[in-house]
Amino acid sequence: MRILHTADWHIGQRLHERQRTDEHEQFLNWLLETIQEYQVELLLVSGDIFDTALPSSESTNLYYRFLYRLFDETDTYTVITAGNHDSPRHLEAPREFLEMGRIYVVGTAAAPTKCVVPLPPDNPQVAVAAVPFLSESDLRHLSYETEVDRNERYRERFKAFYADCVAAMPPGIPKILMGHLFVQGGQVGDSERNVQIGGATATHASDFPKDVSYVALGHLHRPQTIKGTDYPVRYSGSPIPLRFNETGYRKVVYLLELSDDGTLIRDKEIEIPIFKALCTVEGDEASVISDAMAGDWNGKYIQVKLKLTAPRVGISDEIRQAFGNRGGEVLSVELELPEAQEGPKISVEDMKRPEEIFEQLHRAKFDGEPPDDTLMQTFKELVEMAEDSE
Ligand SMILES: [Mn+2]
Repeated sequence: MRILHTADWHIGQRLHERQRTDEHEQFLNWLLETIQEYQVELLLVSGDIFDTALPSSESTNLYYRFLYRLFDETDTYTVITAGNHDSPRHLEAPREFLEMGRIYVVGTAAAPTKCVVPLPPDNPQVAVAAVPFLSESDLRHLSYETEVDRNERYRERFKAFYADCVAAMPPGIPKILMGHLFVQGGQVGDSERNVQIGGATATHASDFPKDVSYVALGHLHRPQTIKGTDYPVRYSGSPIPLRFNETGYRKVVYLLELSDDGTLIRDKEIEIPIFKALCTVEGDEASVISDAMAGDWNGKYIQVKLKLTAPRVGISDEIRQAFGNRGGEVLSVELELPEAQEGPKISVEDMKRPEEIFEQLHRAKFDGEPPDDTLMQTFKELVEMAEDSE
C-alpha cells in the first residue's frame, strides 16, 4: 500500500497580516498532482489543518474543494486528525458525510477504539490509529491510573492510549499510528505552540507500541525522524514556511510503501516546491540597500534586520521602496540600534525644554552627536501632539 504523510498545513495562516491563501491553494494543487503521480492509496494528515479554531469561509472553502477533488479525481483514502490549532468538534462536524467520500476525520479522542480506522473498510489492508492532539483534559477523562508523579502520569497515559489503539486493531494487517504531539528529541521552531502536556515531560519514541510500521506525526514544522525505535517515528513538517525562521530546511511530504506484512519497502522524501520565498536580509544601511538593488526579489516576502548607528527617520520606508522596485515585498524592518550607554545625568533643576533633554540624551547615546534636523523636527511635533492632548 502506498501512503503519503503530511501535516501542519495551517490553512488561513497570516504572516504580518498577509493572507497566504494563494500559497495554500498552490500547495493543495501540487499535493493532488503528487497523489495522482505516485498513485497514492492512503493520505495521512496529522493535525493543524487550519491555523485557527474557527477558520474563515475562504479557508474552509479551500479545504473542502481539495477534499472534493480528492474524492472526485482519485481513489485515495484519507485520514485527517485535529491538531492543537484545530477545533476538534468543528473539524469532525461533517464526519459521516466525508466518510461517503473515503475521508475519515477524527477530531476528538473520546476513546482509543474511536480512533482506529481500518482501510479499506470492507477488506482492511492497513489499520490506522488516527489519534488527534490529546489535551490534558482529554487524558484526564480516561480512567488510566498510575502512581508516578504528575508529568510521568501523562506520559503513561499517552503510552496506554496508543497501546489500547493497537489492541483494538484487526489482527494480521500493518499498523500505522498518527499523533499531534511533542516527542522527546524533536527540534522545535518558534511557531509551534507549546503542547508539552504536564510541563516538561514529553513522550519518548520508545513509548509507542511494538510491531508498528510507521508513526506519522504532526506538530513540529521541521521534517525529522525521531530516533529510538526500529520503525520511523516521523514529523513531516509544515508544507509552507510559516515564519521567516522556517526557511533553513526543505519542505517535504513522505511517500511510503508497505508490503502486506507491514514491511516498509519504500520510504521516499518528496520535496515541495517553494511557492513564495521568505527571505531575511541583514546588515547596515548601505549593504541592505545594495542587496535590494542587486537582487531579484520578484514575488518574495522579505524581512530586514537593519543595523543602525543612530536613528534614521524614514529609513523603513526607503528600504520597503528599494525592495519594492525590484518586485519584493518587505513585511518587517527590525531596527537594531547600539546598546544604550550609561544614561546621561540630568537633574530636575537642569530641565528647561523637552528638546534640550532630547538633544542631551541623543548626544549621550550616539557619541556626542546631536539629533539631525529631521529627527528634531519629528520630536517637536510629538511634543506638540502630547501637549495638545493634555
Ligand atoms: Mn502546527
